[in-house]
Amino acid sequence: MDLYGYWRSSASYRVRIALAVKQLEFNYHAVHLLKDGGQQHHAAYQQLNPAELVPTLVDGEVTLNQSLAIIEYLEECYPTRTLLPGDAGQRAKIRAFALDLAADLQPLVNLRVQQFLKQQLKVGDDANSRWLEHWFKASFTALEKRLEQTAGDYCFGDQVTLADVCLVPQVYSAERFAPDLTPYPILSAVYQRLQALPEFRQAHPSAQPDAE
Ligand SMILES: N[C@@H](CCC(=O)N[C@@H](CS)C(=O)NCC(=O)O)C(=O)O
Repeated sequence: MDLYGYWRSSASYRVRIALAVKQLEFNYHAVHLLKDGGQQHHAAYQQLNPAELVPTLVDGEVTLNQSLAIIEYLEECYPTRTLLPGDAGQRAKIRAFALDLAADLQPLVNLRVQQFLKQQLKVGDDANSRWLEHWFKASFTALEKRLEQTAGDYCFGDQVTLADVCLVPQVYSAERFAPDLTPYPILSAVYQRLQALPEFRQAHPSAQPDAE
């Protein structure tokens, strides 16, 4: 299996965690999102992923984009150490939590959105920081309320799930832009516990070969 990603990309980080939880080996190909005008825009990478975003997973004949589709693919091919435990209702709740982060929050704070705000709309650094802070706050406030109902050691009880796989990269990303996590004590405690797990340490941005 081959994973194309970037050390600090939250979507790549999700896939790395899932691969680590499932103990799957892969070749890592770094795609630098800033160097050379952004290597995600280069023709060779565009062939793999016309969306010009990371990650992309290649498994034999299967080339996939979208981190959640990739993780669901891994889940179907390698169901041991499942990230979607429980009955249909529980699994749907876990997916919904994951989508709160991956579909509703991450696109608002993604690099290309910040680049468009700054370069095309001439938004200054202060206003850009307010933008990021606003969306992280809105998302984490809602997630903290959800966690009051669902959390144990991790987001859903005491087993690592897809919700945790999505939570950690987004909190890591928030720490760069809006680092005060005190209003979210459950989220913060779950994040700390997850960060200590070997699978999460292995997938951490700082442990990647392209980390700067
Ligand atoms: N929904 C996609 C999001 C992919 C995405 O936004 N990737 C970011 C890094 S986290 C990216 O490649 N950004 C490059 C850019 O904005 O030009 C997924 O989950 O895979």
